[in-house]
Amino acid sequence: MKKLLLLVCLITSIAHAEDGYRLWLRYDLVDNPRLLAEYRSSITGLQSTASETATKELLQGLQGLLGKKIPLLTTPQEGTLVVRTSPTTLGDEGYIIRTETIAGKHITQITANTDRGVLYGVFYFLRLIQTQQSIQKLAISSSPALPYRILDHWDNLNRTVERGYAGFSIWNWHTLPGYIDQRYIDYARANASIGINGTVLNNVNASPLILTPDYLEKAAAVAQTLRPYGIKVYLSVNFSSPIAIGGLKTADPLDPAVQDWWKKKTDEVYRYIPDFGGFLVKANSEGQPGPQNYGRTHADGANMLADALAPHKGIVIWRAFVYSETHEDRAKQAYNEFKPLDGQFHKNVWVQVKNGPIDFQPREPYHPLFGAMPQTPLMLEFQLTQEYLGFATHLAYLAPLFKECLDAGPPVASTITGMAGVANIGTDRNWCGHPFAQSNWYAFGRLAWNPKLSSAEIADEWLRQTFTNNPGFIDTVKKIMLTSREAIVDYMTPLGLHHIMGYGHHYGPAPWYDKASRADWNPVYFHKADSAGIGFDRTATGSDALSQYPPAIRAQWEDPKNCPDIWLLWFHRVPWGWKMHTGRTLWDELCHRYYTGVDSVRAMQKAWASVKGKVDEERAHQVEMLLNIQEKEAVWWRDACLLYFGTFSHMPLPEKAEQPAHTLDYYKKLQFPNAPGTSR
Ligand code: GCW
Repeated sequence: MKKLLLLVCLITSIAHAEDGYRLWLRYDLVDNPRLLAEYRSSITGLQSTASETATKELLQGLQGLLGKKIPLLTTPQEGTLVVRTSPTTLGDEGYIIRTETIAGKHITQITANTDRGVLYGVFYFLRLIQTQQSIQKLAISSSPALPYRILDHWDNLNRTVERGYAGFSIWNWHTLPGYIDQRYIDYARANASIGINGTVLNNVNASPLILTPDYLEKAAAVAQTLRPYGIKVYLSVNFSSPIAIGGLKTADPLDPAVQDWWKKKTDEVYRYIPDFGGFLVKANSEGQPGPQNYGRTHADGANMLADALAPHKGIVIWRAFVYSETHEDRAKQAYNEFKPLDGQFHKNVWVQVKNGPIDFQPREPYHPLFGAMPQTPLMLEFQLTQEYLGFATHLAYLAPLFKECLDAGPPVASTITGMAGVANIGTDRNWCGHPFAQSNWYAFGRLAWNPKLSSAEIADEWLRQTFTNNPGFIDTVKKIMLTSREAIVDYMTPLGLHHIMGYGHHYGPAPWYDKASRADWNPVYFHKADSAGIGFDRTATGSDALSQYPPAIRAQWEDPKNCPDIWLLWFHRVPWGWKMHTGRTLWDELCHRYYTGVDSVRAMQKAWASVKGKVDEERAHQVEMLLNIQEKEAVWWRDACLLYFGTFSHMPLPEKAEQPAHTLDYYKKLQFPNAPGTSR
């Protein structure tokens, strides 16, 4: 009997283990007795004419948080929560949450024009309780700043994920359409809770098979699952599809047979998915086919697809991440190709631009296309998966990176109508690999809804929902999150350095690498270190990439004496003895930054250890182990980079500092044939 009891206890504790699956939607009983009493008296029943999805989510959430069943009512009484669609001025997605007195009864109303709006309001309301705020006098109205808030999955049809570090693709194409994994529904709930309203199911390096009837039927089943949560499905398409699966000899966008093929194919897609969002296209980039194969422009290619989609109100999202093997600075190429096309795209074409002009580095200046294409709607693309930020092993809270871009220049946030996030989601039990990587999915959604939110606010609400409302925990761990991205910049690529990671897999440091077939895939192309100095001259005396920015920005960055230290080596080539704003020489500053980066990780480890006991054991231990790996890898980055750059500066490492454990040769010889994330 005793044994049986023990077993039952064990099984229940396993079932309740904090394995991260529930994300920020944990809905556990409110652990503050005063607030719990307030919530219980403010919500005595529910009157809902909202969608089944919204009502179910609300009932489930409230039952968990308040620890009691919420009765469904037909007429409001004291303390009733009233949820319904009703006309507002807040568009398709906005909502209002208000405390009201009707016929002497205090009620709370959640209203919106549409079911989608109501669902967003419901999640907001639940969040107020999850984060333990008062709900007694509410007067909230909210609507999204950006109409397009989309996740881009780089998921292949064989379930590998390009640059994915959290297991395999969540889309099980083999068992679709017959089998709907509970994970698809929980994915939809999580996205809806943060306002994400679109998802691109497959990799931009797209297999043409996605447009065959078999796969369209599978995609339709996913679309049907996501639809009640207000999420539209989009697909990445391969520009050569008419050849690959259509039997045509060409994919020339000006060829009438090609145009006709796309028109018919698009009509077919809409027969499967009536509210299909549109096509995402990577063309003439990194070996993908595109209109330039036929001497046509990006506009010719995008417009052809746009015309096929227009009758169905779908859009084309055409990526500006293009660069080819020329002598032109890679940072300049997207602007050079796309800026002249402004005004030539049809109305339903969006151009999708990465946050920076190279490729999702730990720090890049904002992309100069933002603000430079006033006649074209732009989508800003961030990478949530940490291709260049330590994979899913390093704790990197990326809201500060997102904010840095959104607030930069024109500001960037004012030049866009959508945001795309390259998803960091996989089959790992906790979805994203690192328990903290979920915060980047969360922050992306929250910022796409409201780019004005601060990184600290988002970290605060995410922590409360995902871990605990314990104030000691929140204070300490929020600091860890807010310093984490800068720590990575410091131990990987300080002072404007970029693209000095391992070749191909992008794991670890390899600033010495110079064997790639193309110059602009080699780290040495980007840092240009020699005994005279280091850095990429992007001023008028060099590649002049700076000329792509507006005059006011150029003025701040073009003189190395005024250029902020964080951009120095991005825009300038300077000698090792260059005097920095801190008073140190460039070499000393470089050392200082690399050492600071490692120190920051050690401070993160200490801080995390100090909250032990305030957080569940499972995740406490997971994060501890991951921080240990991160510390080792930070040391590896620091030592490998400084030993290598030291061969040019001929200057010593700081005397009293920790010295590298290995020789440069040792670091150069490290090989990682099975590093994760490479899918080809
Ligand atoms: O960051 C680079 C990645 C490629 C990716 C490409 C892109 C999908 O290394 O793996 O391909 O960008 O954004 O298209």
